Amino acid sequence: MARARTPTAASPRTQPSTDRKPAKAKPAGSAGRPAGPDPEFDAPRGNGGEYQQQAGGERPRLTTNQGVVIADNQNSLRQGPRGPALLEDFILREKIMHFDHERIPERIVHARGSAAHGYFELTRSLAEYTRAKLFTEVGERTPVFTRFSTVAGSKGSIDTPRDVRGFAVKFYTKEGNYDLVGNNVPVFFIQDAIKFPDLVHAFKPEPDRGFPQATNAHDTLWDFISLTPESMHMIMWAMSDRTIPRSLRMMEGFGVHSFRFLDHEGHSTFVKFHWRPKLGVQSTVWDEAMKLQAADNDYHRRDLFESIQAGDFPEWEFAVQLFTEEEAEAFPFDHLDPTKIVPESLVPLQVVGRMVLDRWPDNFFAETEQVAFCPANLVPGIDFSNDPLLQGRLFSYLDTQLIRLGGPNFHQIPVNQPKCPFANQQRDGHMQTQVPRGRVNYEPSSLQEDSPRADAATGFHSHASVDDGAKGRIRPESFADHFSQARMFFRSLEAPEQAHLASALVFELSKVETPKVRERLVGQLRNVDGSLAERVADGLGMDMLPPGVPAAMPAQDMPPAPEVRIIGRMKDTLEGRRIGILIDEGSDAATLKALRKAAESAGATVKVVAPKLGGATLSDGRKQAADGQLAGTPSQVFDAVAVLLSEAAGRKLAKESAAVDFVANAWTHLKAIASDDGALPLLKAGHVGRDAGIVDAADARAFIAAAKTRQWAREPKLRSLA
Ligand code: HDE
Repeated sequence: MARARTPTAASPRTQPSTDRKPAKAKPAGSAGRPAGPDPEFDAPRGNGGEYQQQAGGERPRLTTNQGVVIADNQNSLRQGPRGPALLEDFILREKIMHFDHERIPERIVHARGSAAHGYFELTRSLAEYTRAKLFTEVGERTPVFTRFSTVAGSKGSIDTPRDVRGFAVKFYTKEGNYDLVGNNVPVFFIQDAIKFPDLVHAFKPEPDRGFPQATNAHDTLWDFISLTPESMHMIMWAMSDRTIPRSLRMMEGFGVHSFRFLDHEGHSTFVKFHWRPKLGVQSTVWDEAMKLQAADNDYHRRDLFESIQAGDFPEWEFAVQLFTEEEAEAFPFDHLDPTKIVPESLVPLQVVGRMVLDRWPDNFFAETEQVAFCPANLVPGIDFSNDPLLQGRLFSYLDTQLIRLGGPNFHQIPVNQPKCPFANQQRDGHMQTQVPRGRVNYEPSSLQEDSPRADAATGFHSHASVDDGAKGRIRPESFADHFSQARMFFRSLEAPEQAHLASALVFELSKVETPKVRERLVGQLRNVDGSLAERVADGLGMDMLPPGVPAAMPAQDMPPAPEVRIIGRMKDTLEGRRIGILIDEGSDAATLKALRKAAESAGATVKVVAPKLGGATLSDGRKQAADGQLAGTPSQVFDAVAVLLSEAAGRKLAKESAAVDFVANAWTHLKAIASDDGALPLLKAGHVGRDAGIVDAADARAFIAAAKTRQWAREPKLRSLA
């Protein structure tokens, strides 16, 4: 039987400790230390930054949380080499205790997120409408922290489900933190916050079985939706390609609710907020989104990270829609109803600023996980509207953060702290990290001249709105039209987008086991658009169209709203996009060089893929390393692909399923493919057809042109969409 070694001179236990003195460390209580606080000694030294600087670049010593230097981080304290561990081992106990508590409750919704630091820059003053400095000081750069998220899945779930994306921005303004906590679609499922827990219970995994995860495609969600006609407009957006974005950098953001701007006199103007991506709006196709789940669970997070690290900083235009109370009265819908958009034909967008994300967080937990957004975080010059969903949100965020972040002092966590001065008489509580000085912790007071006071001139004022009416649990009549804008959305789409939406509904409902739920939902769709209901019924194989569900108010025809389309809004550029070039032994070196040069000068990132990570020897005898191995780098992670193969390699790869999938998926995901003669057997094996997106690899210019767009004309050849 193997016996444990007793410690020897070489064992970790007796290895010389690394207890070199930090270069600048001062012994506590040293003779020369002045009375009172010593900034260097008293400054908190965290797990890294400050301490490492203190150590003058030398390795810091490993210590316990009490600062005691640890001599051995490999072995716990034992009674003899094979004896029991000892309870007195405070180093072991502290380390395990801390580890046991590493996880905090995840967000009940929007648990999976990715975030970045950056800035907001105002390009046009809104001083006419608001006193908020953020929106009046042109050229001023306000730091921001922006977190994107999926809604339904848990923290460790996938990046590419069909789901709405959160788009939350924290502006660290000179007048306090302002949070614009939006989504990538401009409407919501419900009109009243009291329905939110039901909605979330319905889309989360079913309570008895604990699945399905990160998807809406199951009975409980569609049961709830089919009984909630106000959700139909949101369902149109949710089933459109908007909810399968290509990249977080290529999606729009919306504040959803109407807010108020208030000028210096307190005059109010309603405002809706929009983010528009510099790279244009682009989505994946559904089959691609599903295959991305297998290819890379972190597809969006990695994309955001890599673009920032490469200096291709994601950027959005910031735009507002402004309208008065009187203009709002004339809208054919109630703008306080969060299931409605204000069409741009009624109120055009005005671009007034831009946001650039240029720094990845230093630490995922400290920043992305601990950031706390709250729609109630406003600055003077901005105010809420009476949207009942917004009003409910104002309670929820602070409340949920109390439990998620463990107490009332989460505003002291660095990512949540304002970057302007802040001072008040709130004291104590869990995890208090500040050390207030003096006797005065109340107001009014006269004992301490410098204690903080309210200031009417620069302080926050609410809009003096006059609202009357009988108290009651009332849904206004102006909220009764659930279908006109749903119809407007569907009818504004291009034909391929309509087909995708119908197919998405068929996909989702085909996962619903209960026939009456499927039927009731199709019955609701009849209120939106008869042809859509028929396509979905047909796609589900229903023998007859289910009866319509009576509508409180039948849909009115509205003018089309072209702004809801995605087709045509993808930018004619390769910037921010990725090209994959598949090579193998003997691939033509000159063509590879020419394609890479053309793609890179057009702004794309180029990755070489090969059957082996070591790469392949090219036609000129040079070895070309691969960025990705074929089986682990499928074509769905690229926007367009090129296949450069010798005749021998083409014949070999035509029998290699990963290579066949590489070209077959690029074809069915409507991507451009450049190929040379050697690649033809592989293209044949992948059933790649001929169209404008299939180009000769020797013609780099044609490839770049084709790669800038999706080959929509190809789709009818590939899929019988509902
Ligand atoms: Fe949220 N929402 N929400 N929501 N929401 C949360 O707050 C809530 C709604 C949105 O990256 C939670 O800190 C209610 C609309 C985003 O950290 C919670 C209602 C919009 C994020 C909460 C809504 C949003 C959240 C969960 C209906 C778009 C993630 C964790 C009344 C305008 C922010 C947390 C981040 C997060 C409540 C509806 C956007 C539970 C009660 C509408 C982007 O407080």
